[in-house]
Amino acid sequence: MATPLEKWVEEQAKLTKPDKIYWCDGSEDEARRLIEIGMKEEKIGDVPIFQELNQKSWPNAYYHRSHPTDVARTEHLTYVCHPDKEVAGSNNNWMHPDEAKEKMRKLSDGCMKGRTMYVLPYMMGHPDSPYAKACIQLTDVSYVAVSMRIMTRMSKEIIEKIGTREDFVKGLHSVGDFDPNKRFIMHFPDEHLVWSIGSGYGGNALLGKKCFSLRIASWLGFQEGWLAEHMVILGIEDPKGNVTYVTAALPSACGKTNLAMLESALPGYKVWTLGDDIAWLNVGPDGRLWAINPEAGLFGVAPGTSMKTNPNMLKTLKAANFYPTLFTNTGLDIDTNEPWWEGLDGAVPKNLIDWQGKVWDSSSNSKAAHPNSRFTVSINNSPTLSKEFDNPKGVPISAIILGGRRTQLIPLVTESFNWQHGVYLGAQTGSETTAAAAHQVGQLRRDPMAMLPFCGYNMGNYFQHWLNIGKKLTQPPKIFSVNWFRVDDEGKFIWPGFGENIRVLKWIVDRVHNRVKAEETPLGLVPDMRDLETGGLDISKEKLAKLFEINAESWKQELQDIEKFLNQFGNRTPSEIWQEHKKLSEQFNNNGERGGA
Ligand code: OXD
Ligand code: MN
Repeated sequence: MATPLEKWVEEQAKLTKPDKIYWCDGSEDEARRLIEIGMKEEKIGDVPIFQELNQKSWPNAYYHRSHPTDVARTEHLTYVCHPDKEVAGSNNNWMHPDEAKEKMRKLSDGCMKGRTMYVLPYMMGHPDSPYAKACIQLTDVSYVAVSMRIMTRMSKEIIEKIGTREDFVKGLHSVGDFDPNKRFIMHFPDEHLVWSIGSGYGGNALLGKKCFSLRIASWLGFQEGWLAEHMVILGIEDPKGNVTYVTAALPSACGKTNLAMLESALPGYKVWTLGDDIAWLNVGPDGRLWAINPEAGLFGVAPGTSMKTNPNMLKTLKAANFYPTLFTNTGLDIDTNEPWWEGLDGAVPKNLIDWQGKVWDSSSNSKAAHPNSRFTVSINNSPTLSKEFDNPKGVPISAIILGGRRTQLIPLVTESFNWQHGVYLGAQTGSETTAAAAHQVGQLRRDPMAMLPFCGYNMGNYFQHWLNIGKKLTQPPKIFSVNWFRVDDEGKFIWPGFGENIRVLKWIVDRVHNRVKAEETPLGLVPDMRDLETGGLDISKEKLAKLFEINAESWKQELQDIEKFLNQFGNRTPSEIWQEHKKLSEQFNNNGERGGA
């Protein structure tokens, strides 16, 4: 008798009508076969799905060029389809599940004709972890199948693990005809189902990533008492060899990957990588918060990645491994057959083709690599991989770092007064937008906990959920806000960032272990400058002060904007969040009882 899984695959095949169905086993041989297929058989227009890169300098690396309209997440085409619109909240596009299914059935009818349907069995999280989830994705393009093998733990054992269960996570994906007018990413949270058509781009097509591990998982976490977060996980080793684990939420393309693999500028300190994008956080029996990374790969932004900004990433990309490494929409050096992007070390190659396959004119203003061009690489390649990465229990978290990209207003680092205040700091976070999603770059938008595009339910309830989790923690992590992006009067970044961010991490670790005191400001606790290790940095005292400047007039305006945002969720915004908001507003209106402004 067919299992529920087999039946589901059969039903989807009846609708999408592929020529063939291929059940993947996640093996190395199979990945090679899929790459061969992508090089020889599958194409986007005339362009093969994969092109082999220079195997000497970039071992096991392949190049992929996407459809030119398909280069980033499309938030306006992404829907949460819960029967109750209020559950999705104003932070999500909403469609009734019946209407969404009807629409998707029409678009999907015969969409895999002439193609192969790949059945991908994968696990988000280590298979032995009590927090892991068994999933199946169907897709009709080798690029997605190979990417999923890098990004997740894919193997045929997952099929046995699912056995006769019906509650496995389901993803149905087809690139359709790449028509942006027929592109939708639909989430059905109660069915653990994601249905995506028309795009091959990572966040729209690798359904285990943003779609399941954030949007649907956040909803599961809300119901089951845990958190699915847009966070890196890292271990910070101090000179005595003690490792403190922290998570950090930063919006897309704000340096999470660099932070996760940071090469410390301070002697004796070392960062160990556990994840660069997603953390699932559970309250442990010991009352601490435990984190696992459900993913197994890194899907990072290429431009700006160099030996200076992220040497460990370049080592990761060049490490030979039985997982292939993919480059998507970078430039291509025709003479050497190597990928290239703006910001990579060395001279600009003479003969480049750009991400659209055209000869690149270096005197033009256009970029050779798309600003959101990406690499996809196994986390196992990373020289900084933590030995705890495969620990099914995860790691205990001592600090949560929340940040955004703000050229003004937000101090370099602030510690919250307590959990509730920390949740407020996260809830009001704003960030200037980047190229990771298809919208205007550089606009300020509120992006609470970097989750605005990924919270699969009403954000007001999400804030409440954070507050509730705090009540369950007997040893809660401290919560910090960071901002690496403040600029001076000439518009230049003041803080050097990258490897120098260890200086901020060191202060955070010192605070976690009560090694240093802090100073109170209306926004929270900031370092006594003697405790922030700045030796060897080329920053004047004035500029350093500017990094922590709190301008009451600007804050009065900011508070109005925050209020508008929080009001959007009506009475779902918890009273505790309003309490904190009121306290802060009073500080500025009464000229700062907590001092500092
Ligand atoms: C990502 C993103 O790809 O946040 O991680 O857009
Ligand atoms: Mn991300």
